[in-house]
Amino acid sequence: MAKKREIHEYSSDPAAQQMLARAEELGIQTAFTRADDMAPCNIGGAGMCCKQCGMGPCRLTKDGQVGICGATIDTIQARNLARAIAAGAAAHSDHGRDMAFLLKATANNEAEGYFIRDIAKLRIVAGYYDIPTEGRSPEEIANDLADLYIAQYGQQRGEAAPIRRAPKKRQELWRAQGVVPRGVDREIVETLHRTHIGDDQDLEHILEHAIRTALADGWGGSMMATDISDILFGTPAPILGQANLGVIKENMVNVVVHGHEPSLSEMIVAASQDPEIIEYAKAAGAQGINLSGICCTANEILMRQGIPAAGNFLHQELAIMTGAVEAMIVDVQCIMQALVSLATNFHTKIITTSPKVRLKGATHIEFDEHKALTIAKQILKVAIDNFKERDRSKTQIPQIKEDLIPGFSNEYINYMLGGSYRGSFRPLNDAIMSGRIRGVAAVVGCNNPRSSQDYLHNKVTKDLLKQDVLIVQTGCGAIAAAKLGLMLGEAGLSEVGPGLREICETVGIPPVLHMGSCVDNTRILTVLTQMVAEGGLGDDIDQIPAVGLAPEWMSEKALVIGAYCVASGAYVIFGGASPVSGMPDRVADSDLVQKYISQGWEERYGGKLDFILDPDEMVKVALEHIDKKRAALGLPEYNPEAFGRSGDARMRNLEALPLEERRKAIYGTAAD
Ligand code: NFS
Repeated sequence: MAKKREIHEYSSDPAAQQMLARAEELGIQTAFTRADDMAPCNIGGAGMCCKQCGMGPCRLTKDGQVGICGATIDTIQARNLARAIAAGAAAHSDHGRDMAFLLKATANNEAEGYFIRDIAKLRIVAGYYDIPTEGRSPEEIANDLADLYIAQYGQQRGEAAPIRRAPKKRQELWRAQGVVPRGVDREIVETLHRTHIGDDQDLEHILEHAIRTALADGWGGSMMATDISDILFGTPAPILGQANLGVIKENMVNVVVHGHEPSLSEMIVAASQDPEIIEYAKAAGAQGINLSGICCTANEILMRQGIPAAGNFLHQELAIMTGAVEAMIVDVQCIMQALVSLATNFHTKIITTSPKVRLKGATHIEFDEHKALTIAKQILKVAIDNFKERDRSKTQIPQIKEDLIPGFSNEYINYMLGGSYRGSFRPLNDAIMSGRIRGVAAVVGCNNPRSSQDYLHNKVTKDLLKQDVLIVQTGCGAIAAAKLGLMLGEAGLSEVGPGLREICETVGIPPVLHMGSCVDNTRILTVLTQMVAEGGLGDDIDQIPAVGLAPEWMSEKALVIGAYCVASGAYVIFGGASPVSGMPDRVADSDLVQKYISQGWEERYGGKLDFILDPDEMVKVALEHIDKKRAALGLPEYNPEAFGRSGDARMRNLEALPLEERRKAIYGTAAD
């Protein structure tokens, strides 16, 4: 059994630490303590256990050992990794499918409470696929787009349509490598087929299909999910939000939405603003309804509506532990089964809503897009009715929260850099080319209770900021930075490198840009594509001085994101344990898969996937990669000394001068 850790080792977040102390006091187990009690299996963890058939499971631990069917270590590892990537692709893409059906229903006036909010984006997206827009109503266009998107799932031959949105050179590379996905479902099914007993047994061939499957998500299911969410709920733009458990309010009916699909949470937001519901809450003795989010659902409504985030993945149990949550409404993905038994210690109702996800012991109120608003109100009434059950003696809400400015969609980044009429990525490209910004890093992904919550995310983020690396974030990583106050203009800037600081002050942005939920990692693909199109940083994504990091990854969804980013040309660094690490000290050649997804993929796609435990090492290799790409483009070597004398810093220095001297410094003359 692993050693029991101290509370400060569980999480770097003071609000979480308070709740973990509370859990200890009440004798309640959490994911943090369960991680202590559950030693990971080192054979399975290294990807060397095969349980694909009933002859096994075969656990390979010795040199030359093979499974009963003769499967080698590398075949088994490649199969396990491919299956995980397919499961991640299935989760994201199935979410995208539901969004496509919702778009279809909305276009046909069959979805109560939904309407097309962003007609401009609808027209732009329709334009990618040559769907006629002139003289047509938004509903007609949306209907065609929905049909096209729904068809991407079952398409059997040809190329998945969103692929055409990648840089031309990248598309050609994928065609040359034979990895262009045909249809989303087809690639996922084929992964299951290929990895069944007695099928594909060549590690490179298995992993080639894993790339095809990952692309079906990144330039397929996930991208479609983001498009439709923007069309239906609005493309995000900066808005003030808050994050951490302190957003839960003592005198309100607290409703936490947790999961991933904005279809439900957006409707809960709408229902919570309904006068009838507000009255109902007041009649129950509360001041009103207070909504907050956990995980990517939090990101969806935070980005668009400014609804506060109660926290990221490892906050789901802690939110309930405040004793002040009347209902936690869950849909799909990242929902711990532990919630139901944990909630029995308090009055919190766990309400499942998806036809796909039930938790034994939870209340199930099934969501149906055709009657969404009615159902959302019904759910809120259950929460309000539960307010009277709250035991004030058990309530303890950490008074810790931070402000943030989320909402940096690729559309907004384009706009903010140039304004309405000359929106452009030129200033960003120029800043990278001049060296004011050394490069760009996407710090994304989960929390993992095997490491200290948020620590790795925030450590690499802060270290890279000092090195003038602009950070974009999504998912639970974004909430980690938000909780630390890194997503506020001024607050985030004190420890930022001089060049990056100038850019942030000039453009008026935080140094860490929140780009949304995990399906919104496709926004990062879009930004990279637009940077290529803008010119000056090469003609394909793999030439841009950029890296992706998932320091606390744990889900299969993280693996598919890593794989499609690699296939798109990015260097991706995961923290934590590698699922294909092998056991080199005991088994020779157990690192073939590990080597292949790094060197092999880099030869083919220009991107690679590495697993690095030490955060200092992560930052070091990320910077080396950025500098290597800068050199390859012939850009000036990064030099922090060259910048930092313009922007707000200069103005502040000037302000200290007497008026005449200030005039002289600005205008070159003492008086006019
Ligand atoms: Ni992403 Fe979002 Fe968080 Fe990990 Fe889970 S919430 S889809 S999988 S844990 S980042």
